[in-house]
Amino acid sequence: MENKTEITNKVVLLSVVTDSDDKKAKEISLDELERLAETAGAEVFCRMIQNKEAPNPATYIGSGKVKELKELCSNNDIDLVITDDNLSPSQIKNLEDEIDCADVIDRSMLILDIFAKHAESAAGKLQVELAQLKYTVPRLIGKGKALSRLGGGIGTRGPGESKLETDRRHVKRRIDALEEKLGEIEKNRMTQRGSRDKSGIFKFAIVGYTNAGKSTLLNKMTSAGVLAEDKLFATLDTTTRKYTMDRGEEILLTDTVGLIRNLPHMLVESFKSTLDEIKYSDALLIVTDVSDPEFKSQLAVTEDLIAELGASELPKIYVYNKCDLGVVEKSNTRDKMEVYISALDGDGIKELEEFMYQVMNENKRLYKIHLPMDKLSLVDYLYKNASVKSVDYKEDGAHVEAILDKKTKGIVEDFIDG
Ligand SMILES: Nc1nc2c(ncn2[C@@H]2O[C@H](COP(=O)(O)OP(=O)(O)OP(=O)(O)O)[C@@H](O)[C@H]2O)c(=O)[nH]1
Ligand SMILES: [Mg+2]
Repeated sequence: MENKTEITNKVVLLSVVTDSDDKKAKEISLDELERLAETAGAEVFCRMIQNKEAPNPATYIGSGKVKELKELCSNNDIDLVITDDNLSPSQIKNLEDEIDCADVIDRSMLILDIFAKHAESAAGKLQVELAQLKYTVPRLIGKGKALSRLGGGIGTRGPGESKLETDRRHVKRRIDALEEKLGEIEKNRMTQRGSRDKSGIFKFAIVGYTNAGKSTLLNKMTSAGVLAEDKLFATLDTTTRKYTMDRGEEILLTDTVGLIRNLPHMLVESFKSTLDEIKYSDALLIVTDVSDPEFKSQLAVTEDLIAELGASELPKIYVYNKCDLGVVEKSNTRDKMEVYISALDGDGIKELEEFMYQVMNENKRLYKIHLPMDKLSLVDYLYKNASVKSVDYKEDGAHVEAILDKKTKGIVEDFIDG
């Protein structure tokens, strides 16, 4: 069920910048935190930044700064403080105890809150709940507050009405149950993937930073009707659509959940079954919003996460999006497939398709196929659908060497010798 009462929190964003931190990166991260907070429905009152050798292990910021923050909160009716760094449960508890008049959540709790708000599918909701049980709940337990009693403010929204109890044993049981359910979903997905592979249709996954325009691209190409919004994490579920390309070739396109910097490993783990869609595709369309001044660092974060998901070996097409928003300096690297598009008005999509054909063709390779006597009709099929190099008829059937694309390979899969 949806959370109907929109609660607007008045929030302060809090960040510690250490000597070894890249100052610019911290600032970008804080800008992004502000967008995340707004997406979650908060009104950002101000930012508080402390330059410090290292974050305080007990309270994140130093004691002088804590006093300042406490005053700021009580004088301005601030009810929530959001830290840019991810904190430990005890740091959150201590800081909250000190401030006394406002709740404290960290970046990941905020992201999970948005996920909880946007999750639509059963699997999406289960994944969010699992991540919240593992991440958010331990950070609330110390406060002696039950999530359900916090009244649904930011950081405490759970998927649906399933109450997240703070009883540790209950939490443990619920985690086990969710992992089991997600395991079943995962099995089903594997079966689906298996039959998809047999169908041999080439599958492109659309991946990229949140808000890059992934859903818009899927919609433009396939009229999928996926929600595309100027919000972070508008998409939490994967959507796969069949698409017939200009030259008549059928492919599958999958829209995926957006990526963002500083995602804790645990969160990536909880979303594994969704994110695995990336790994199990045949090639990636990496979408980047080039109108964003930070697009380079967003692309770097995206590529790191792709590597973490074990998908960096897949063929990649770099899709630089939102070119309608201004002049972008086009720089094409020779060893990369790069294309400049506008998913909104469709510019550049033809060029993108050319690259997609290229990737599909490069995926063809020579196979040795042994067709037994009762399958000799497939020789004819291969002559029609593949480039046959040699056929050798023997007592045990036909031995064929042919260059196959993915689809044709799917058809003769059971007879491939190498
Ligand atoms: N001007 C312009 N805006 C675009 C373009 N592509 C997408 N947008 C806008 O950018 C915003 C985000 O687009 P989405 O398609 O929702 O982005 P996404 O990558 O799916 O985002 P998440 O699902 O949140 O990860 C929307 O407001 C789109 O209308 C484009 O080519 N040009
Ligand atoms: Mg989307």
